[in-house]
Amino acid sequence: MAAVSRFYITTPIYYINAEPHLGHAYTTMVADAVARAHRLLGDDVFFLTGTDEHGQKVERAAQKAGLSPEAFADHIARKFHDLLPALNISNDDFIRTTEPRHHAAAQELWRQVRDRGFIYKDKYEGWYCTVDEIFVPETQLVAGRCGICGNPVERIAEESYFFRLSRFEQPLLDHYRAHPDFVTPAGRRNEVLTFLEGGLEDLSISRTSFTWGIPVPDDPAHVMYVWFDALTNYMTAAGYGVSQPAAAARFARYWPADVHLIGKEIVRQHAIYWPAFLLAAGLPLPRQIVSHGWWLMEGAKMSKSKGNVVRPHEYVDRFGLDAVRYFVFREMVFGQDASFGDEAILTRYNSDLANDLGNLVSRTTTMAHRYCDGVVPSADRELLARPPERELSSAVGALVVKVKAAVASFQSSTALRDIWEVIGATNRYIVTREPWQLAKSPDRRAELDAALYAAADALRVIAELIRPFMPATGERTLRMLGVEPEAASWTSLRPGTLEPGTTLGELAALFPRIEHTVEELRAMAADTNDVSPAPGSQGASTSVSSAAASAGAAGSATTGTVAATTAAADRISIDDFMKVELRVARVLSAEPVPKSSKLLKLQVDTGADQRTIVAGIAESYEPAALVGRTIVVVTNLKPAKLMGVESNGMVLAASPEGGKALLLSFDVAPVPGTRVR
Ligand code: ME8
Repeated sequence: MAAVSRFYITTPIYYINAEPHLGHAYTTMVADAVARAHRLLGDDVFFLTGTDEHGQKVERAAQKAGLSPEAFADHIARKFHDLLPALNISNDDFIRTTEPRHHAAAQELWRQVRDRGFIYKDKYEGWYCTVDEIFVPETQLVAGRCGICGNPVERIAEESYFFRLSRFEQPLLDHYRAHPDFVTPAGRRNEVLTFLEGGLEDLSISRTSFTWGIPVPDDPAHVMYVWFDALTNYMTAAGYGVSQPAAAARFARYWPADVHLIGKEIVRQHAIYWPAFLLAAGLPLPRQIVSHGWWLMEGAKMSKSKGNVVRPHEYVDRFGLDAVRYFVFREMVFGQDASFGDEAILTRYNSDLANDLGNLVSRTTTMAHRYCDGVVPSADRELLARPPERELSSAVGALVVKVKAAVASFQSSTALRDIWEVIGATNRYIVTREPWQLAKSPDRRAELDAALYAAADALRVIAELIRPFMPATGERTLRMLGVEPEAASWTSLRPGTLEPGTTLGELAALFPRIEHTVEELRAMAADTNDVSPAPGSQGASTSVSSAAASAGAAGSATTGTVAATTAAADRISIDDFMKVELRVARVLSAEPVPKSSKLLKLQVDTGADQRTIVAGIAESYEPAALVGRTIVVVTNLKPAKLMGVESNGMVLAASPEGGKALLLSFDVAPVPGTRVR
């Protein structure tokens, strides 16, 4: 990533004819991740987003809603504005084109372009697409409709000011040649070049048939063409058009913008009209126009006008914000289209977040708490120089370089893929070293410390690298490792820098596994289907008990119902209860115990270790159906031999009188190791 000291990035300003959807949220989240990465690199970042509030489309939508354009604009602009904190967007400014500062700036640009001789008055006659707010040349109609969005076009014939766009064909071609990265990805650049080479016609830049817009200076019968008005927002927010010295200094610092991030359907306006307006005004051009593909629903662009939209809030409620951020960054290869689907998001959630990342965070921090008294251990240099440790550390070092490069070219899916490879490598490293075995032998203390240091150090770099994409998750993980998230932490980020002796923070569960199907989740969201366990399963005749037939451990953790019948004198204190260590565990494998009709031998992951538990649930469950299931176990029982197999704990299950044992489960599965109380 270029070492610039200031970085100015914008999103499109969104039309307010309807409410925000995932497409808008996506662009804003990508800009947010890039802005955050630049801040982590120490840059002085200015990140702008906002709303595009003028034009015929909005005027009509307001009429339809029975509101004045002003009231309508306030209402919908607020929804765009309020979506930002819900998505944890770190924008520095939010611009509305109805603000006085913007009126002043757009009129100033108009005057500057006019005074340099690039605006004249004439009559416009032709086709107009109100959905895209764009004039459509006869040659670009498709079956009489707009060639871009497919909606009907209208014939307009009115007096209009024109911008001498035709004068900028050659200057733009020269600019493109001198700045090969001006428009990316390359495919979009080629489309723009083809369009430019086809010749440019002057552009109508004012309208008289409606009034919801910025008046043309010295001729208020005309309002500015909405794109002339809208594109100027990028300069307004940087301080353009205001004569006070502070604003002028701000403009000098932040203009030109480094990146205008947009969707692929508005490349022409940004890559031809906008630079031409700026050239005409004698102002510097933005450094880069970066465009991404579309989110599709059943093969069609998700859009307000089609009504096939995904509401970001619904998914944030269902999966959590960082899971949604992760999904969109990971799933859309930058520049290409991608399909949004519930099944895909659920799969990524459970495999990438709950399994891979959640597991790594949980086992690394739990083991450091358990075996190292809650501090980062110090590791022997020679032990860290062994091949598995060296390989892990060099993979982590290479990852830092790769992620910085991927972010610089907006390749968030590549960045996340690379990060997840190293998450996998760190999980495999832990399995290779088996710290839970090392912990059993006091003479292997140094090896245990080295293994836990290596894992925690890798996790620390991983947490730093996911911060732009999943800010809350990155910061929570750092805090669990005892590291206070810092503003410009990427400037010195490298493996081997986690301080031994750092006191770990409190453990928190990340991404509990979701055991529900997509249909169940939808039903829960719609609040029509209660999929929680049947209330009767904890009735008076049922107790929640250990299903482990562990010798001398047949006692049951009683339910409230049964406890209510216990004599007051026999009640236990909370301290007694807390002596029983109940934890979430995941079943890794299950098999029948030979010659027993009741017992199954389970291998479970308790977050801190993997162990064998023998459970009396063979009559209720097929072994294969248990693999991957999240259960509750008692982890601090003395081992006991059952039918010749050593059991290290008990599995909790409800045991209805005369019925079959039913394992305890969760609405949403917590990570293994989570304490149950
Ligand atoms: O075009 N997939 O506003 P707009 C991905 N006001 N991104 C999508 C998307 C989808 N299906 N749908 C929308 C305008 N977007 C003008 C911009 S800028 C000076 C004026 C995103 O409300 C994407 O960034 O139609 C796209 O460019 C933008 O929303 C269009 O928003």
